[in-house]
Amino acid sequence: MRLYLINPRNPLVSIAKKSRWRKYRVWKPLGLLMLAGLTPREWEIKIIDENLSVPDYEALPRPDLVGITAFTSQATRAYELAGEFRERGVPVVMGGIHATMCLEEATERVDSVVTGEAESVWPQVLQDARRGHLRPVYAGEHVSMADVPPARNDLLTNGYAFGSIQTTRGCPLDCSFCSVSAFNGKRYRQRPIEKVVEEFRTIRERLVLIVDDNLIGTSPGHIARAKDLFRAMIHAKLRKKWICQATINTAEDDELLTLAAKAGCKGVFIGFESPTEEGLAEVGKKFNILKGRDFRTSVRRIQRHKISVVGSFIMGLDTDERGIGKRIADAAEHYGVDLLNVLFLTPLPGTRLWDRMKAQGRIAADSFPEDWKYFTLTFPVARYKHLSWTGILQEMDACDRRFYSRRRILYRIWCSFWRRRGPQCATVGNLSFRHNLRTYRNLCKKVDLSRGRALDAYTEERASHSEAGFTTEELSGSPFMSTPVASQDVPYSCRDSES
Ligand code: B12
Ligand code: SF4
Repeated sequence: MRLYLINPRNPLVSIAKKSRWRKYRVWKPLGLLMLAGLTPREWEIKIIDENLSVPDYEALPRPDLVGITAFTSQATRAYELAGEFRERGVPVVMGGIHATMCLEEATERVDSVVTGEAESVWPQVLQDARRGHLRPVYAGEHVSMADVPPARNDLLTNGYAFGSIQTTRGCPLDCSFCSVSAFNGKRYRQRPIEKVVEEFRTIRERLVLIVDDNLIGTSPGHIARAKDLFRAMIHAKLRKKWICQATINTAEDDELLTLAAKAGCKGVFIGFESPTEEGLAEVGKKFNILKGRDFRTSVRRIQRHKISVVGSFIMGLDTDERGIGKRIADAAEHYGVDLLNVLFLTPLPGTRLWDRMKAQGRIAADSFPEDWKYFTLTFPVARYKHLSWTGILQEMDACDRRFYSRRRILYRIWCSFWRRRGPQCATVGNLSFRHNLRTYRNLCKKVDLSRGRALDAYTEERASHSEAGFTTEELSGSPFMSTPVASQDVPYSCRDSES
């Protein structure tokens, strides 16, 4: 029996990848590697990552089953692929976050959908596929982390700068824009340390991304476990350099930072989300709201351990007004982060933000599934309260030009050299982030702005009538409320996206 597991490309992201920074932007589809780990050996497995290259599927041997994963931004392509395989009579199973959050949409386009975590149901899916009786839906449950199989790292060995591994699932913080708590649950589940160390040994790459949404967790118990994990990694002499995601409380424990650095931690990605207290309250990021937090001191504490800090912010919150681009760049500079990642506020299905924006009629790119490809967080797909479509693009531009100006990049590289925090990483990171931001900005210019421009005119007109911003009633007369059907009506039609 032959199984293809496919990670679909996003055509818009693929354009951006034709550059020398590409290998730092292509990350392994760990979900598929884990699925492969759950698959009995009698199945011949091929993992296809379309982010590396799109094969000529017709020329490949016909599979007996195709499994497709997808974040929301990959859904458009996922359905296209599913259609092609189904036309050839090959059954298609889809899993991952998008199919889980948009179950009805997915079930109409594939033979079978696995919702949630696959560990509890995948063996059954394979058995049913063998018998030719796939059920339309298999509901996966939150599993014990002891039951997570080792990822089949032997199946994807070339083309990536980073290996990946997962040590925890779930997040109790449940921020309004994020789908992690909805998908993996609010309970923080930790994988047995010996299993993590064992899997680390199977990763060939020297650089590793620990994909956990929060590697250290939020309670003293979580942090104690993180310390034990780092001790075990040091003891096992893994000699990997790794990066991770965590909350700002990482900075509060010096022993934790010492151990992390010794275990190979080189960088931590922290969501600051907003430079204002009102913005933080809006997204509900409880940890950042704690009174008396001094982000600048926290960042310095982490960097003292030669760990770089990537700061992430969201633009387009209801509290964001003109000037937010400069404000974010200045805040990031004040905190002293090594790299800045700014994304447009994007309502992702399954989040509280989605429910709110949908109810208020504020999802602008809403011709689904075609428009899912714009849900990369690098396109403004919603209607923002105080910022018009072109206005928010200008703010992103201002932010990028300020933080990633040549002078500031040179200064940060010099600092990392002076503080012995990896000037090579600072150089590659700054140039890569700058390149990404500029590529996406240019991509936005290639997109047909006509609807956006018309929307601007509409918002301006509305703004002159109402100080309160959008309400459903106000928008109900908008020419953008109805779902467009003709292709020229699609909110942003990307002209050169496939070239
Ligand atoms: C690592 C990561 C990345 C990597 C990508 C790695 C990769 N190729 O998979 C990078 C950095 C490139 C990335 C990019 C983006 N990401 Co990201 N990412 C993650 C992160 C932190 C971990 C993913 C992971 O490896 N999880 C571990 C595996 C084991 O879990 P899993 O993939 O869910 O798989 C399990 C199940 O879903 C299921 N399953 C999955 N696929 C399939 C397929 C089949 C057939 C079956 C049966 C089952 C199944 O089985 C697996 C085992 O239980 C998640 C958060 C999270 N907790 O998942 C966010 C997350 C997936 N990303 C998110 C987002 C928004 C993005 C971006 C759009 C924006 C951004 N800049 O961050 C871009 C997308 C770029 C694009 N190509 O379009 C959102 C997605 C929400 C959504 N509805 O789409 C998440 C959930 C984070 C969040 N805060 O909400 N991301
Ligand atoms: S943004 Fe981070 S802290 Fe907030 S719910 Fe998502 S994973 Fe948790």
